[in-house]
Amino acid sequence: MKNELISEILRLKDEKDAVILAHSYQPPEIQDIADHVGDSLQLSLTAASTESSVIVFCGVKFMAETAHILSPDKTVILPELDAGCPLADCIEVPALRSLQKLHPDALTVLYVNSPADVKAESYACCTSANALEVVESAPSDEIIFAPDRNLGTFISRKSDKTFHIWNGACRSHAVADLQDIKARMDEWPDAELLVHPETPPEIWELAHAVLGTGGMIRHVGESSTKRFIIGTEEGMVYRLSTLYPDREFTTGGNIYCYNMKKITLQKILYSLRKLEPVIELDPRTRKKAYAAVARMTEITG
Ligand code: CIZ
Repeated sequence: MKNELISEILRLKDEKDAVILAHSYQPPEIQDIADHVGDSLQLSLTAASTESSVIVFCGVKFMAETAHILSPDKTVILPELDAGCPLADCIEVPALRSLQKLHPDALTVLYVNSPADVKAESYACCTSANALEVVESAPSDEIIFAPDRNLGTFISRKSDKTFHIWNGACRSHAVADLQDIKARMDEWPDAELLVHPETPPEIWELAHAVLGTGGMIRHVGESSTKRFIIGTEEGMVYRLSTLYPDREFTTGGNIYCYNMKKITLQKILYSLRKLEPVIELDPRTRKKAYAAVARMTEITG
């Protein structure tokens, strides 16, 4: 049954000139059928460079929006419209504008995990991998960083600039279970602990490295260690296991994103049949949001 479902998805993908992109937090069966697996920015850049006219984005809504911002001429489909991101949803335009009024000299650096209309109000976007570079290159010594307070705090500790940090957090990473991480470290004392900067500071203190998902992939490739405890969404353990079958990985902190798991093979099949639900933005918002995303890609290459 599952094999038939996959064959039909792959057949329709060719028929509809589609490409399937999956975030590294997606379940294994979705990562397995994807043409590309990666982080939100990598996937959006892939979406922009692909020849395919239809992008099936297996991730959460802000990611599909970013793909649409970069590729307005392509049809971007999110197989489950309800796959949102509570971190992205914790910031809205009026509240950001109020903060900007309080700090008129500050430039707003916005984590890509944010809604398109808020991106449109910011100086530049950033990812966890390039946040420091974007902050340092912004032509102001004062930064409004939003919406993730843990990432903002992590970057502010590496920068001499003055930070005004939005008090938002990823519901999955912010409640990472410290006791679970300690238990894994006891079980695998030889392992390296890699954690995401969306986790709280007390978790970074235990870690060998604090990295975004792309950084984790690079770090493992460069390390001679055989075992790793992964302090980010559990889908990343599968991603790393497929990339490095000679290493061992385990989850740390019980970090699980239920929104990521709303995408299923059945929903992808439906989306390919109907070519919906399509992600579209009002063209003015898209253009302004594009400027913030483009500034990040100019800065970080
Ligand atoms: O931007 C992304 O893809 C997320 C959510 C995490 C990361 O560190 O790559």
